[in-house]
Amino acid sequence: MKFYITTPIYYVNDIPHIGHAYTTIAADVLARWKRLNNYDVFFLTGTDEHGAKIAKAAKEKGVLPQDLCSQMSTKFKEAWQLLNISYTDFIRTTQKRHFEAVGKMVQTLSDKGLIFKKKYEGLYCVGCERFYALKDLDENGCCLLHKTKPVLQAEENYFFKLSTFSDELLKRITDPTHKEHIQIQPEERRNEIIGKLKLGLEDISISRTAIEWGIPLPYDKSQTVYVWVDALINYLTGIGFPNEEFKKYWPADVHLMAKDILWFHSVIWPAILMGADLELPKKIYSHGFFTLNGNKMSKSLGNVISPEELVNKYGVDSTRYLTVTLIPFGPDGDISWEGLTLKYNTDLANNLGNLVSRTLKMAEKNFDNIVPQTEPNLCLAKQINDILKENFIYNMENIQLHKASENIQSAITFVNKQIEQDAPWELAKIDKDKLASCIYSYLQAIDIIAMYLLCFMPEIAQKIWLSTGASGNIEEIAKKYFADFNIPDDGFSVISSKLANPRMLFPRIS
Ligand code: ME8
Repeated sequence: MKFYITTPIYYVNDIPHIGHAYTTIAADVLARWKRLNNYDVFFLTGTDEHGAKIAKAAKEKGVLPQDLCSQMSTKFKEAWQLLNISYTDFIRTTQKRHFEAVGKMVQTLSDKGLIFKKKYEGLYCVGCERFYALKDLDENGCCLLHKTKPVLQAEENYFFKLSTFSDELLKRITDPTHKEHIQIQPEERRNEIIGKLKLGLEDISISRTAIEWGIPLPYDKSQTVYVWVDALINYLTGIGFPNEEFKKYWPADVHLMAKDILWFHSVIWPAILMGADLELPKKIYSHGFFTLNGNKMSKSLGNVISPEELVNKYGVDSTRYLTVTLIPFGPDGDISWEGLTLKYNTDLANNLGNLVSRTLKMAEKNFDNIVPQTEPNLCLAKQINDILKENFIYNMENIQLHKASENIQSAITFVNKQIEQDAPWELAKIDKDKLASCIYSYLQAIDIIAMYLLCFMPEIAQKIWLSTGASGNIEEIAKKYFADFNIPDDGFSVISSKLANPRMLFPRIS
């Protein structure tokens, strides 16, 4: 089975920051989860490189737009490499393959009579790359997001007959039995979209004469394709459109993004696809928009956090874990350095790190640093299995990453409590056989926890797996485990094999 997941393609007028990292890590966690479930995964990310916003940024920096795009898309690629993002492809909208895909799509819509020419005058916000009606602006006539006044643009443009799709789109969004049902999550966001759709849709301009930095319209080279139409089509280009091969992965299983761009993805994009007789994405998931210490992240406030800063403080895997689990996935939330550090110390240093290090230390001290000889005791591993499997799967499938991580933390706490109850330090004095059986059982439970950690913390999970004397490649074993949740009779850590205490997996941070 295939699974196609996408992130937004990010504008190259800005450097990668924790907001971009948030969506991209989340998509990576889901992609890794599906791979562990034996899906053939295509995970697409990339950069959005055309439009007025990019042309303006290049002009301000005194560089050519193409040079700015190359420089900045490299920065995004570097950030994703740093964060161990396992994307299948990175698309840039200035690539030749994308020009072909956009040309083909726009031509198809035109051939179907869905594009017409009209004079238009409207208020355009370059930050949002869209027109606004006066009623959508604040009392000073400024864009709510950018707090700047949109500029009046008057042009003769090509328009897409968006209005003809209102009713059909509404049906597909609201009727879960529709064979082309499009699921928008979370619920409140879906309701907002439905509310707006019920008011009807207006046709939208899909070309610009004044903006040269874009893809020329195939049938009128004096105009370029509107940057949002250009950008949305990336989801097809990335998997090979217009060649037939794109059908291997289309329709997308999940388009992931924040609420700022949900309208484009849940209304304009499906309408374009319907216009071209293509299937609709199955799920559109909008996570929350977060603030930093209560403030919007912005260059002028100087509060933008880069992935690099996070990695320097917490390390790669902890950054991945903390970023996507600190606030509930879905609603808006607030992030702070204090919050991140507190969660790091609580979940990782005190709970997970402590479990691994105390277990390995006991084995080192009492059993010469090997998996002790004993009757296989899988009681604890089975309990962990029961705690985790259904809840974790449910939460991952529903993109509730913070809850899935809470499930893992509950399992870790459960084992830590069992250790307190067993008091192995007492057993060491009176009953070595019982101690061997206990330590063996902790090791098997840790192995299971490591497999659940894999999609959040791939390297740490691997390190833990290697340290507990578990045999085989963790990913291969996890793929088998997630197929039937069966624990082999002799567990994962093999009796007599060497243990390797990784020591400070998570040094405490103040
Ligand atoms: O909108 N909280 O690109 P963009 C959560 N090029 N997520 C955040 C965030 C925050 N504070 N800040 C950014 C564009 N994001 C278009 C997309 S897609 C066909 C074209 C994330 O660079 C979040 O995913 O402005 C948001 O939707 C996206 O970055 C916006 O990225």
